[in-house]
Amino acid sequence: MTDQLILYTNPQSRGRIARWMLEEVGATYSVEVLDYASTMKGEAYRAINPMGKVPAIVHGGKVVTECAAICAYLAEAFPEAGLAPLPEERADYYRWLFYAAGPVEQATTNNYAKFDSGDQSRMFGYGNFDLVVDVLDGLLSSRPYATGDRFTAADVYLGSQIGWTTMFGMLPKRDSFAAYIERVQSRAAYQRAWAMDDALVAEAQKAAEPA
Ligand SMILES: N[C@@H](CCC(=O)N[C@@H](CS)C(=O)NCC(=O)O)C(=O)O
Repeated sequence: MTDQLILYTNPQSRGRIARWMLEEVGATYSVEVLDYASTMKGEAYRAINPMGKVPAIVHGGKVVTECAAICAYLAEAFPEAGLAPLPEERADYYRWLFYAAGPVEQATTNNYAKFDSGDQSRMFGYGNFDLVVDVLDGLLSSRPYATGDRFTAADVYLGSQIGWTTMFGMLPKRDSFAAYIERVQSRAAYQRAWAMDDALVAEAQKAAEPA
C-alpha cells in the first residue's frame, strides 16, 4: 500500500471543499475529474463511491467520502498543518462540524427546494430553517472561527457551507456571515484551490467551444 492520494472531483461541485482542505494541509495529490453524466455514474467510480457523487479521496488505498469527513480525516492525516482540534477545542470542533454537515446542509437544501418542516419541526434534526440561520448567526457573532480564535478544519467545512449557500442566495444576509466568509476565503489555500478549479472550468468550456 502506498501513501498515494487521489482526489475525485468535478470543478463545479462540492469537490472544491476537499480541494481547499488538501491545499490547507499541503498534501501532494493527483486529481481525477469526473463528468456528471458519464464517469461519475460509471462502474469504476461507483466501486469507490457507490453514491456516484463527488468528492471522494483515496489515500493509501482507503476511500473517504463526505466533505466533512474528508476535512476531519485530512486534518488528522496531516497533523503538521495544525488544523485538527487541540484538546480544549474538541467539543466545539465536533459540535459545529457535525452541525454544518447535518442541520445546516438539510435546512438550506430543503428550504431551497421550498420544503418547510412546518408543524413537524420536532421530527426534523434541524428543526426549521429560520432556527438554523439564527443559531449560525449567534455562533459567528460570538467568535471568529468555529472553535474560537483559531482556524481549524471545521472552518473549511463550515466556511464552505456558508460560502456556497450565500453565493446561491440560499442563506439570508447577516453581517456575521459576510465577515466570516471574508475571513476564511482570504486564506492562501482557499485562493489556490479556487484558482485551480476555476482553471479546470475554463479549460472545459474552451474544449466545448465549436472549432
Ligand atoms: N454529502 C456529500 C454530498 C456530495 C454531493 O451531493 N455532490 C454532488 C456535487 S456538489 C454530486 O456529486 N452530485 C452528482 C449526483 O448526485 O448525480 C458530501 O458532503 O460530499
